[in-house]
Amino acid sequence: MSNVNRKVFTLDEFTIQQLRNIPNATGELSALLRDIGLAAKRVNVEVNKAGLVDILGDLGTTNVQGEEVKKLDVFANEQFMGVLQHGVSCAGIASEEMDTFIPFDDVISRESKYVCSFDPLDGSSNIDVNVSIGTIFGVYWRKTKSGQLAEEQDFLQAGTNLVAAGYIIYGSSTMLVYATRRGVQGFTLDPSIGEFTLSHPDMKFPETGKIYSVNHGNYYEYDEKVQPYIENCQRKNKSNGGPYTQRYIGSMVADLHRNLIKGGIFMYPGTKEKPEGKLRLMYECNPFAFIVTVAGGIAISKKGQRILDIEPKSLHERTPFFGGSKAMIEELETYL
Ligand code: AHM
Ligand code: MG
Repeated sequence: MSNVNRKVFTLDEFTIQQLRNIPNATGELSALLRDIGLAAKRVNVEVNKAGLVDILGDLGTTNVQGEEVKKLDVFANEQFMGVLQHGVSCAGIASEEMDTFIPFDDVISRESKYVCSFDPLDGSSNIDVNVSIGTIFGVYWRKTKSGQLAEEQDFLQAGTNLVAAGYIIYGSSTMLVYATRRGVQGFTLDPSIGEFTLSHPDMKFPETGKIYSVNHGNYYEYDEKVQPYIENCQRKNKSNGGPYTQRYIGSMVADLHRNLIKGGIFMYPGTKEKPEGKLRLMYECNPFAFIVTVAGGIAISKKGQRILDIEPKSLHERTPFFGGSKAMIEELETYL
């Protein structure tokens, strides 16, 4: 049979098709996901060029063509903010790149029912060594009434209120993965048609796995309860099938994406100096906790508290993060 007749869904087709299954759906979330897909394609083009042009230079410097050079994370932030501001579904955004949230002050945005949190380019220290990086996003229903300007309370919501969350991985291929309560869907960018195409429908975290991902260099700095668990990962252990394999890219999106496909646990524990660790609740941990949970895995903080239950107090707060296959997190919980 020729490929011509094979139905391959693009991101746009898929989100529109999903609307048919939801009575009273307005299509705003679909539109928002399509906007994010568009920005992701633009960022992808620049990420791919990063080795060629002097885009890694400092802000405000000029390249050989005399053009102003923007760092890729600044560029990515502008792209995501731009599409959402000009779209019809988002009342404002909070970004890891910006000190505070931005409400969109125009008639259509004020009427929109969603707000978004973003880490526009996570793992950006990996750009200059050609290692995968990513974008992470979360979508909340605003708390304030539509018609008003978005306020901080719209963003400071527990992850359990997320409507959708996702990531884009700029890797050996570029993928957009998003979760709603209905499931986790993965799309791979087909460069021949410039479209994200459904390649990983209904992704599930394997129940257990053999990969543990953590920055071992910090071992002696980690919380004392985490250290014995890491040692356990390195032991031959009949009950858990260990020793596990250690894999750590240092790019949360890439590490969690691999573990979502292969099964495993990803950890960024607190250290003696930084008990809350490095990762940000709003921009990194909540969206991933949502994705992991919808996929059947678990994401917890230091004392076993579910990440999604944390009530955020400030936009940029941090939390220790442990997420992955259910059986592996449950094993970790016996140590915490
Ligand atoms: P960033 O937001 O400054 O890019 O940092 C976040 C990244 C994560 O992607 C990754 O998991 C972590 O930093 C790695 O940190 P470390 O080098 O301390 O292991
Ligand atoms: Mg980040």
